[in-house]
Amino acid sequence: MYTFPKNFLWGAAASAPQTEGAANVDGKSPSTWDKWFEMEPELFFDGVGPEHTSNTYHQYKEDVANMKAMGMNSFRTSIAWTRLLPDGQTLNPKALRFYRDYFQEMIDNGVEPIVNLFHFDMPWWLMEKGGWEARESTDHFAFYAKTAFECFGDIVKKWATFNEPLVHIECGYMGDAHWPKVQDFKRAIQVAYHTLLAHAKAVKAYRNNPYNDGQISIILNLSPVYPKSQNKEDVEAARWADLLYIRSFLDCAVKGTFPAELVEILKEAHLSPETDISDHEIFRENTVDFVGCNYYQPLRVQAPQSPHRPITGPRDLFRGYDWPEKRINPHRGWEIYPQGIYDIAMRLKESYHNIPWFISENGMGVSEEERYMDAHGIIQDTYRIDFVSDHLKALHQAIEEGSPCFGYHMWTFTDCWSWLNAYKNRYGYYRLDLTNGYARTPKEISFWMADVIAHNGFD
Ligand code: BGP
Repeated sequence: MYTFPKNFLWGAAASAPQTEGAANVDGKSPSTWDKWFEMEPELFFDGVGPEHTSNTYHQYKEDVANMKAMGMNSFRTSIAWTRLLPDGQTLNPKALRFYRDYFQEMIDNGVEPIVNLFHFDMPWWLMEKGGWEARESTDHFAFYAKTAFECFGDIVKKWATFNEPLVHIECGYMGDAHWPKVQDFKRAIQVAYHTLLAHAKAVKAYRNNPYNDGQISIILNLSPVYPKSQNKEDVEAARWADLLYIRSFLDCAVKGTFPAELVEILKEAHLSPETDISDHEIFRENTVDFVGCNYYQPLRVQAPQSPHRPITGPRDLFRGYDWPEKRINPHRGWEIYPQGIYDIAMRLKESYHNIPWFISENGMGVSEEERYMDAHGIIQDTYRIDFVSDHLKALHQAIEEGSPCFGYHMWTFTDCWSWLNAYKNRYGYYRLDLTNGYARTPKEISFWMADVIAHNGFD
């Protein structure tokens, strides 16, 4: 029997831009996703954009009732900055009403809301000023955070500042899966720095707000890094990947510092971000109370083709490695490696002074899931049950060995919109029917998980 700690948080995760819909109504201003879809709809799978997504703005009561039916005791979503403060300054009363009702509905049904502030959804008005490249964005974010704490801090006691900051940095400034799809490592470093500064300023705003009796966190995608071999060069490559993708964020959020070697190598290459002398103190004094860890897959790396100093980008430090023995989810192309959850759990225990943490996302995206629908209209997602139970077993082992993990949230509750992939890959406990009034139908995993929750574990 795999029994989990008392009061373990069982739930699911989602985000405002991927679920709410109602993107252009009730005073909300456009985000980069709304604008990007307007400009290049053909880039989005099946031409489905963010205007309606899963219609949660209108159907949240149904979702909360379904959460309650499963016995879930927690759920993470985010606030849309563009809904709460459409111009960055003026509070939108309809947004205030909506989020208060939504969070209260959860609470009334025994579901604790965990509320995140930024899930890749930069307001368009701020993107026009340079987005996270502009230092002023950090103060705009701190103001938004302060507003959110004052509006909802009496009922919301667990907060997160950012979801997976690495993703908007990497996909927007070293790739083309997020706006503004530029490829410039120096700009990416500046965006990363401002994002983390905005995070620290938001933590500071939390400490200073009248409802500061809860806890605040950051949600990071912590993909443990494994070298191709134990050769010195491969191990060194893994160390750099870890410094860049994990320690830069974790050290900053949990310890209030940046790894010295990373600072040094960026300096050597004239890639250091612009900073202010007072920033150090802001980072040092505003660390988090807990960490959310999103874990989908590990990162495997090997020595770079031609190591180069000074560096021009990550490719001079490491390159990806395709492990021939890997198990894979062919729909999303991601490796399935449950052991990774154990490794990251032990790392948080050993290297981050036992900070409380939880799995804030883990899950399996599958395309054309209707193939697995039985005669009663239930998706028989045994592949997802296997995925989740394998990860829970690895997590359980880490908890037994003392890792202070207090919850497990699957991505996601009701199938939601996945950015450029729109509704291609489905992740939910509940299926969403886009052709039938956004009808929600439980999948087999929702019954399996309801049983796990009822027993606080499984055999
Ligand atoms: C995480 C994000 C989520 C979600 C999930 C699944 O990185 O926090 O927003 O989308 O991944 O990934 P995808 O939607 O790309 O399949």
